Amino acid sequence: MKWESLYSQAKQWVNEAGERIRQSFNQRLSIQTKSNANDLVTNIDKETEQFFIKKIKEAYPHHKIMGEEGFGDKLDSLKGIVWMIDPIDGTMNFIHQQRNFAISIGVYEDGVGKIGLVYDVVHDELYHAFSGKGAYLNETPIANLSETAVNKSIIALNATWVMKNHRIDHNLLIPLVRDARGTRSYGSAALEMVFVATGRVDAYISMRLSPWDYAAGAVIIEELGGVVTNLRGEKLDYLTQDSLFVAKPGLHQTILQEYLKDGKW
Ligand code: 2AM
Ligand code: CA
Ligand code: CA
Ligand code: CA
Repeated sequence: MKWESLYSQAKQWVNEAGERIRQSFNQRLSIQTKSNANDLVTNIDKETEQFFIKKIKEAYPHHKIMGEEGFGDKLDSLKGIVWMIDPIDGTMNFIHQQRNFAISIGVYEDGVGKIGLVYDVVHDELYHAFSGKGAYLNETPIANLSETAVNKSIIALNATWVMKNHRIDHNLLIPLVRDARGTRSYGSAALEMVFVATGRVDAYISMRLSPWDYAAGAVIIEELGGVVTNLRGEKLDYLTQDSLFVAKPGLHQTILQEYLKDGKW
């Protein structure tokens, strides 16, 4: 496996797909709903996923592909090389704002993250990492993450998770929201993860995401010394949905022990 050429090829495809998405801004979108009225998908999400699948199948016919919009393979194992693709992460932002969304692609070998690409299409900012070779924002290396105290940290999370809801006891996150310096909510898991990677926020919490949401971000954060787990502090399996808790080193342990350990996540 020539990882270096796969890495540069994948970056090239992401740039091409981003250019197509930027060109789509002056076309009319076709919008459909998925699991509920606020769970949206557009023709551009679908076309972008199909674009990547065609490229990957041509160049690497033996690789497997997991894609949010369902054009990839149905996987029950992560053996071999698996591409985890979210063609547009932050579709609601894409539709309403034409910004704050990203293309997210993780490439894993036997379940281990090798390459992570998160492309902020509108800002033309590609966050990328090749495991063991550093993480970059475009051509600039990203510095390793350092420790931060809870009262000096900004935590990214969705306001829904602090409201009464059927999935969790919402009261459990209130002390953390109270003690943190601030909270932010951007609406794209992939971007929120690379914001942890670049120190714009210090941690990110989500109650339920899928492997394509965090596969790329996890490679980038771990490359910089950050910690990626579910809310119980366990490793993710990259095959099923899970909660997500990513944070700087030290801060991850502190929040887990002092705020999250009693939750039934
Ligand atoms: P998406 O835009 O690719 O669907 C929004 O807070 C974040 O949660 C986005 O990264 C969004 O990804 C993700 N997400 C995962 N499952 C979702 C769902 N059922 N409805 C809306 N957003 C979802
Ligand atoms: Ca979606
Ligand atoms: Ca997503
Ligand atoms: Ca998506």
